[in-house]
Amino acid sequence: MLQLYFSPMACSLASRIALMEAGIEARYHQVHLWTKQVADDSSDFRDVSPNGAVPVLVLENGERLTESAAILQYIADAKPEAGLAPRFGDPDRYRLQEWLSFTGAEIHKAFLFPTFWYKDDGSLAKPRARIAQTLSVPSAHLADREFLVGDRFTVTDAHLTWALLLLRPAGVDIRQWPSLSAYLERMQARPAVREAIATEMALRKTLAA
Ligand SMILES: N[C@@H](CCC(=O)N[C@@H](CS)C(=O)NCC(=O)O)C(=O)O
Repeated sequence: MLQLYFSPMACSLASRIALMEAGIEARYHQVHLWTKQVADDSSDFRDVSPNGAVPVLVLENGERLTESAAILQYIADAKPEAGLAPRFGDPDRYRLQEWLSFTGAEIHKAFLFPTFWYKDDGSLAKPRARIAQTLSVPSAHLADREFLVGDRFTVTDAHLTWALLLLRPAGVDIRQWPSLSAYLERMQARPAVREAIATEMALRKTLAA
């Protein structure tokens, strides 16, 4: 069985959404990102992931896969009939990779990561100034499309959904981009997405209690 190391509402949420959309059963191990402890047994998460970052997917053969872009495509390819990624050879596969990179680099690492992980000593001014320009790209793309790639939900939608959810606590109101807020509403109406978010929000509350 696949195993996912995650932290509630971190970027690993996209992998949980993908697993649930694919109907793949998995074991989930919660990680405390500040202490780097695995909740199951208080072991050191750095033994699993030298970078100390979720998500990590443990494959059936025990190998570990890191990086959301790789994990999401692995999950999609594990259940091709779910249609969560265009097949290799289809030009849309590159579109999928394009959006996975965009969300991971331009929204997550350039903005969300420093906002949540670094003290604001003035260094966040530049990422803050840039985020509107960044978001205008998916906003324009989604103006007349239901999904990022093709005409169905793919794993890159799971990724962007997570990023959009985190923008509000990061102080960005996505209602400035009506196509993005409509997209997020549509994605959140999907049963698997709703359930994945509800599960992680409940765990987050337990963590805060
Ligand atoms: N490039 C990685 C980034 C992973 C990442 O930054 N994960 C965050 C949570 S959203 C994390 O675990 N941070 C803890 C740390 O960096 O110490 C990916 O896309 O999977």
